[in-house]
Amino acid sequence: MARDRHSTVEAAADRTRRVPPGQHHVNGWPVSHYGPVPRFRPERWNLRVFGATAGGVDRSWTFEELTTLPHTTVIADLHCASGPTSTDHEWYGIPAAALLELVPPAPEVTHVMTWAEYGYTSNVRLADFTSPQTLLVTHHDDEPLTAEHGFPLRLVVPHLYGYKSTKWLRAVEYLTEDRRGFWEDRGHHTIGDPWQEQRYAHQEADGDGARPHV
Ligand SMILES: Nc1nc2c(c(=O)[nH]1)N[C@H]1C(S)=C(S)[C@@H](COP(=O)(O)O)O[C@H]1N2
Ligand SMILES: [Mo]
Repeated sequence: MARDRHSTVEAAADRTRRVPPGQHHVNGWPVSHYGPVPRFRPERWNLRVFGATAGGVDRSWTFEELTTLPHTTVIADLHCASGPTSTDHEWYGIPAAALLELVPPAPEVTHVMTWAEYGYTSNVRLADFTSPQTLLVTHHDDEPLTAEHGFPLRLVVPHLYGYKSTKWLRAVEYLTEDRRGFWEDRGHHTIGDPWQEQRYAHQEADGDGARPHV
């Protein structure tokens, strides 16, 4: 009994360490997005890389072709900027860095815009995109993604707020300067590091998103 109680306390303490400032832990995996859930049509679907590629050459893959690329597993938490943090997701997919090797960016590339069905976009710095934790995810806890969580393919950038983890991913655009995506253009932080609580665009003026002095 005492031992069980101890491990419960330990688990709670561990969660507190893992939940970024201003976030709260939630059980399960809430669904969060703007707009309707798209239907997957394999015959029309592709993933495209375009923008400032080295040599100006675009590339695209069918879903079938993507299955031949290297895959890996990452266990990580998901921090929605509206507050909920869900924990211990087992993501399986293609390292974003592997995509970058297949389509090298021009030397001036600094950022990446990810594009979803229906035009949702989100920008990340190139280094955040190539981080070993950043995946183009096809499976969660050994099951294909469900439609509402991004089937057939979503980005997961576990070290940034959830709005960077574009569901229903269709394209990656290489940028030579930062450009704001959907939420970034609606008042959210262009970097979005939850450990620095970079939630809002107005924090950016204080130098790399430090908390404003109130
Ligand atoms: N295409 C698309 N992707 C999206 C969003 C969206 O509105 N459209 N919302 C983002 C936000 S704000 C969060 S917190 C996560 C939530 O992912 P989940 O629904 O799998 O928990 O998806 C992100 N990806
Ligand atoms: Mo979110």
